[in-house]
Formats: sequence, structure tokens, C-alpha cells
Amino acid sequence: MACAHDLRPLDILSEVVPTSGVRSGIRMLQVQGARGFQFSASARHALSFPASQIFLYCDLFPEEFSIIITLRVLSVPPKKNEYIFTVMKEEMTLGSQPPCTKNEKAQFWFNASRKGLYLCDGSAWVAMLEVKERLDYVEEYQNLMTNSETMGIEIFIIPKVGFFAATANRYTSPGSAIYKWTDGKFQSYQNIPTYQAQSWRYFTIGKKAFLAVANHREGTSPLFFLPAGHCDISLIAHLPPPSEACSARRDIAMDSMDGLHYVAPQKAPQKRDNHNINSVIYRWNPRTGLFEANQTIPTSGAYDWEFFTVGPYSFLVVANTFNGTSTKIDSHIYIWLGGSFQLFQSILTFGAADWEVFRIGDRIFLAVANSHSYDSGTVVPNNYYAINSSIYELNITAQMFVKFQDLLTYSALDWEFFSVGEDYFLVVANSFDGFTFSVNSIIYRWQGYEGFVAVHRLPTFGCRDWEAFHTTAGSYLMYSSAREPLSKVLKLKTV
Ligand SMILES: [Ca+2]
Ligand SMILES: [Ca+2]
Repeated sequence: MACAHDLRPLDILSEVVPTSGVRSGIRMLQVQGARGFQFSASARHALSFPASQIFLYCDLFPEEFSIIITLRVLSVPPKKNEYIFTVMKEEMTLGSQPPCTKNEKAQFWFNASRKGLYLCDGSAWVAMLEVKERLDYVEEYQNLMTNSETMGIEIFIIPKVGFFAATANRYTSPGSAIYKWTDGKFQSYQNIPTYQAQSWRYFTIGKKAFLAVANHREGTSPLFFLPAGHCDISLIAHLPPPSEACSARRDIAMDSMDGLHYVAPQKAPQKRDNHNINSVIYRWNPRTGLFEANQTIPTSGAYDWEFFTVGPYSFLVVANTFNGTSTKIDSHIYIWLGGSFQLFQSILTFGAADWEVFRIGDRIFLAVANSHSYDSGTVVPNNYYAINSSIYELNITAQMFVKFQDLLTYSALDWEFFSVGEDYFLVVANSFDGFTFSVNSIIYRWQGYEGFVAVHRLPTFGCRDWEAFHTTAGSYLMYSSAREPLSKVLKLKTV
């Protein structure tokens, strides 16, 4: 934007303040030698004027914001009506996020969707002015007919290629699907044969990108490799080796520690009723380019693995669902010590289906989705499914997670944490209330001392998984259904 030469000398106060003066909203301040006018925040619209009054020949200047530059001059001669204006830099870009490297240093970028002005500091865009958005309501945005019922969604970005969603679908043919975000919607991109797929994980090791799928029945959990710069998915490995057939995997956790990388699908049970089996931690061998078994961990119907770090420490948490007689069993948190994961803490869970790790400021939380409360040895409860799911907070002094809050859920299968503007939210996948799969999933807002408070009730059917994602056009939630071949994208409308 080359507007600097179009600037004319301007007395900004005469533009803002009517000749008759203003009665409120403006007052003069003097701090040592500097004198200025302070505009009250509530009256700022009354005191604003169109930017076109300054930028006479510039159509590009967005109406949504103004630039105010105040120069403090230490010694000002009395009664001198002079104001100095300058446009700091002539370059500005609109549209989606441009690169910010040394070449773009000191350039501006106006993000139209977030109504923010950003300055490139040579490596990252620094917010100069940002309208803080607040979640207003949720709107149905896209109905995505899926290949079959969908157990899990993974949303990922391949740099320079785009935005993708992988759905883990029930039926082998046509298998699971990859969708690409095109013209503001997810559109079919590729089908991949899977066997009652439970979940996908996208991860990178160095410059290599991978997609791993957890197959529930039959065969192995394949690992796919995505060559940099495009999305031609090619199979590179099977985990575990095909000899260990008849698997019951639910999930794969993938993260890096100390430059090493691990993947933890659940190992095959030998009998259908044997739920207590070892899960395997795989370690990436950069020399062979393959994952190799590193450690086994006893699990009971492990549904979900989550990896997280706290300062220099690495943790792995597993959601144990069922030991063959009861869902009221311990789920375990492990800490990485001396080359393997060691038990850190056990937490009683009720058919735990998911752990979600999230941070608010410097506080660290773990939320568990409890799916059902069943024990073959006790009296049948009124309802197996209307039970509490719990949030735990890490107490650094006590070196343990301590219960923070209970929330009533209906066969909860997934938690997803997300933020909008300065607010934090959790959405829970409620799947079944004991009678019907038509149950509301709930968005909770973080309200500090009150904890999480329900703010939105979203009708869902057999809800299995929630994912949150942001594009330059806004923020979205997507959910999958384990009961019908329909996933939905919802748009978060903000004010
Ligand atoms: Ca999880
Ligand atoms: Ca999820």
C-alpha cells in the first residue's frame, strides 16, 4: 500500500472534536513536560472519523481500524498547534497469513477474519491491534456424508498443501477417508482401506510426515508416509508385525521426547474376552526408518493414549476401559524416567474412553471421558451412562493430579479443548443416555473460580469424537457419529 505521499497535514483534534467542543469523553492530561488528550474508551466511536479523511487517495485502508501514533517530545514550546503523523511502513498485505521472514521484516499484515493488524518482526507476526473475539453461538456449517459410521477424526495441516481431515470409518470398503478443505468445505480427497478403523494420528518426525491408523479388527495398524509438499499417501510399515493378528487397537499416541519418538498402539488380545493385555511402546529408529518395540505396558481395554510434557518431564496417560468384569478400574499416568515409562499415578475411571490434556495459563489439566459404570459384582445401577466425567489439575508441589471438577456426562467418549479469543472451552462427546443416542453434547466455558460452566447444548447423534480447528476464515468444530454415516462441521460465530 503506497499511501504515504497522499498524507496531508492534519489537525486530528479538529477532525474529531466538533467546533462547539465535546462535553464528555475527552480530557487533557499533562505528565511532566508532555501534554495530551485522553479519549475515554466508551466514547471512542463518538470520537472516531473515517480513515479516508487522512488517506485521501487510498482505497485499501481497512475501515475497521485506525492507527494512532503519539510522539512524546520532552520540551514543547507552549501553545503550538502542531501534530506529527507518519505511516510507519508503506507495505501491507491483506488476506491469508503471508510468510514472515527477514524479507518481510517491518511489514504489516491485516488479518480480515480476525480483524487484527500484525507486524512482522523478522520471524513471526506480532499482534499490534487485535479485536478480541468472543464466542456468541454455534452454527451448522457442513453436513459431511461419510463412507460409514466414523469412530474418530484427525484434522491436520500439510504445509504448502493445505488442510485435511482423516475419518476412521467402520467398514472396510470403501474404507476410511481423507478430506481436503477446499473453498471453505471438506471435500473428498482419498479413500484408504481400513478394518474397523478407530482413530488416525498425524505426526511429523523431522521433515517427514506420517499418518497412522488404529485398526480395531483384522490385520495390522498401517503407518503411512506423506512425502513433503504433497499428500500422496503411501504405506511404509505395519505395526505391529502381521504375525500378531486379531488386534483390538483403539488408539495411537505419537510424540517426541529428547529427539526420540514413540508410538503406542494396543497389542493384539489372543482371545476375545481377554481385555488385559500389553500395549507396546514403539521407538523410531532413524537408521532403519522404522518403529521398533521398546517397552510393553499392561493395559485393560486401552481406548486412548495421550502424551504430554511438563517442563523437562514427559508423561503418557492411558484410558483403561474394561478389565473383563468391571469398568471401574484405574487408568494410569506414566512418567519417562531412565529410558522407559514408569508409573506416576493411578486414577479411578469408569470405562475411560479419552484423556484430554490442556493448559490454562501455567496450569495443567487432564480431563477424562467416562463412558459407563459397570461392575459384574455389584447391584445394577439406575443408569450405567449418566455418570460424572472428571477434570484433574496437576499440583506441582504435591507432584500429583488432584480432582478439580466433576461434570455430569452421558456415556462420554471424547473431550476437546479449544479457545476463542481470550476464552477457553471444553466440548464433550455425549453419546448415549441409556435410552437414546440423540443426546446433547455440551460446550463448557472456563470461568475461573467456577471452573467449567455449560454454555451451549449441541444436539448430536451417537457422538464419538470432537475436533476443533481454525482457518483464516474463522473457527470450527467437527464431530463424528459412531451411529450414522454423517459428520458435521459447526462454525463458531463470534462477536
Ligand atoms: Ca485423547
Ligand atoms: Ca477429539
